Amino acid sequence: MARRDWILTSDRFFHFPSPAFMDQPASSQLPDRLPPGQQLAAPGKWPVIGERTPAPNPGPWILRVCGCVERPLVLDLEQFSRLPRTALRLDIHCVTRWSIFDMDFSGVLLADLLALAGIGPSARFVSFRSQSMHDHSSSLELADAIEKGTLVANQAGGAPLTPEHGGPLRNIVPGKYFYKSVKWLKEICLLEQDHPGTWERESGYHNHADPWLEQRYIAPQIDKREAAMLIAQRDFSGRDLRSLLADRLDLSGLKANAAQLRDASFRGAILRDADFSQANLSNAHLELADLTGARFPGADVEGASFNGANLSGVDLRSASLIGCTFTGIDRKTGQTASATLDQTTCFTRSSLEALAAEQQQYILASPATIEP
Ligand SMILES: Nc1nc2c(c(=O)[nH]1)N[C@H]1C(S)=C(S)[C@@H](COP(=O)(O)O)O[C@H]1N2
Ligand SMILES: [Mo]
Repeated sequence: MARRDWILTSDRFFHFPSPAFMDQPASSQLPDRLPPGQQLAAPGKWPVIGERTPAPNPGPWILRVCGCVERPLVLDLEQFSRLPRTALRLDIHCVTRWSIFDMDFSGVLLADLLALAGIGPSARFVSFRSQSMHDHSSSLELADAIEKGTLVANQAGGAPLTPEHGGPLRNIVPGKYFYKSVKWLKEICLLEQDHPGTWERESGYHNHADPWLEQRYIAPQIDKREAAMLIAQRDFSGRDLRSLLADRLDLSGLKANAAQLRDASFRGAILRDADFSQANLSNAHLELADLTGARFPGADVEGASFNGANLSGVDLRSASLIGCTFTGIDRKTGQTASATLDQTTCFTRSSLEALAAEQQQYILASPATIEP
C-alpha cells in the first residue's frame, strides 16, 4: 500500500510519493496513518524528549559537511539561509509511542547540501552530530537518508526552531522514528563504515527505526539461565534486562530498583508491592499486570502500557508519563482493556498533561487522586 511519509509544501523536489493514500475519505486515513503501537500526542503539544539544551557553543553556529565528500562545507547560519530551501509536511513518530500529524518543517534538503559538497565514491553512511553535552549523534545509510527526503531544518511551523526542539538547526528524517532527527546539528559526516548513534549504541534503539515495522529496539543478549535465576530470586536491582520476557509470572515483591527494563514484557504478571524506584520502564508492557502497591518513584515509564493493569495503591506522581497508555484496544485480544484505578492511585495534574487526550480523559473520569 502506498504510504505517505511526507508531502511537499514548496514546489521543488526530486520525486513525489504516490498520493493514492490521500484520495481516500478522511475517516479511513487514521488507521493507515498511525504506525502500529502509536497514539496521537495531546493536541497542540509537542513533547520535548531527550536532551533539553545544547552544549554551550562558543562563537557563531557553524554547520560542517565533511568526511567522504569532495568539497567539505563550513557554513554559518547566514550562508545556510541563502541555500535553496524546501518545506515539507510530515508525521513524526517517537519511539515512546506518541505521534503528531502534519508537522511543517523547512530548511535545506540533505540532497541539496550534498550536491554542493559532492558525494565521495566511498560514502555509504551519514552521521548527524550534535552540539550536545554527550556528543549526541545518529546515523543512517546514505541512500536511505536521501531517498527519505532528509531535511536540515531551521524552521518548524513557520517559525525558527526553538532551542529545546533543536534550534538553530536539526535534521528531520521523514518515515523514521524521531530519534533519527538530531537536535543542535553541527556536523554531517559521510562515512564508509557506519558509526551507530548514541541511543542506538547505549539504549538498544534499532538502527533502522522504521515505525511501520515497529523497529524500536534490538533485544540485547540476556543469558537465559541468568534471567531464570534473577526471576527465581525476584531481584532485578541494577540489572540490564531490556526486552526481558516475564509475562504472567508471579513476581510479587520484586526488587527492581534502578533496573533497565526498557521494552520488557510483564503482561499479566503479578507485581504486587514491586519496587521500581529509579527503574527505566520505557515502552514496557504492563498490560493486565497486578501492580497493587507497586512503587515507581523516579522511574521512567515513557511509552509504557498499563492497559488492563490493576493500579490500586500505585503512586505515579513523580513519573514521566509521555506516551503512556492506561486504556486501549489490546493488541493480543482485540478487546478494550482499561487499568483499574482507585482513590489510592496517585497522579499530579502536571504529569497528566503529557498524556494523549483519550488517556487524560480516562484518568480524570476515574476515582484516582490527582494532586495539583
Ligand atoms: N542532540 C539530541 N538530539 C536528539 C535527542 C537527544 O537526546 N539529543 N533525542 C532524540 C529523540 S529520542 C527524539 S524523540 C527527538 C525529540 O525531539 P523533540 O524534543 O524536539 O520532540 O529528538 C532526537 N534528537
Ligand atoms: Mo524518541
